[in-house]
Amino acid sequence: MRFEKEINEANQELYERVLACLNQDRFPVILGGDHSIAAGSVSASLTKYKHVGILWIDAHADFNDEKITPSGNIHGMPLSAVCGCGPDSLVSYSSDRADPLNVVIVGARSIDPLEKIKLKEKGVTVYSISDIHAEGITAIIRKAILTAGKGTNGIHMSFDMDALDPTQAPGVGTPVNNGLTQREAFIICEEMYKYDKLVALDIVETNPLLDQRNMTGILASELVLACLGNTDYR
Ligand SMILES: [Mn+2]
Repeated sequence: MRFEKEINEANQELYERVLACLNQDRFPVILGGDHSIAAGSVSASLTKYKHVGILWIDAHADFNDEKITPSGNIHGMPLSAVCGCGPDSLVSYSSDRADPLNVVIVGARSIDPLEKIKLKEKGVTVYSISDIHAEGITAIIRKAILTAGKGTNGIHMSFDMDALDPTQAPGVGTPVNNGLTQREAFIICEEMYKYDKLVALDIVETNPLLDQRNMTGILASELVLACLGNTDYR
């Protein structure tokens, strides 16, 4: 569990700040940082709204825990932690957990073998990049929203920029080929806005030191605007 103490301290503070924002009926946009911050931000949405679906847009599943992690990287564990599937130490400041049946991962293409088994055991829905190839992003995201929204009081979307193809979003720590196109990413955000169930948005893993001419940063900011209803014509 690398940098556990530092990450937990930051996440506890983030949890309190996101919760304060939600309690003022405002819409929090949380900018990462690596994906470990979602342990704090998603926990705040759960505390405020209790039953919250999670849409996890990511090349990875982030569903490892302290026992099965191949790397010890906590940014590979936050989704598992907020679902109550460990490590509990990452979410100790909150008693609210997500139901894995309302959790959907979209864009996955790099999942560890034990992580895959655990995802299936817990009932998380995973739409891999090949599902998107076969069915198209619009059909996939609509199904994902239905699953995450079913019986919940809203959806927290946690958007990892490494879901995109590295040619379009190079400024990420763990790039994986065969990713989403920019257009597919915008469709996800536009559908989320249309559905009007979004309670909070993380946009993470944008790293200016790895970026090229700030293209990943600019794209991330445009995706945030699309989630908030920005469009070319209305
Ligand atoms: Mn991630």
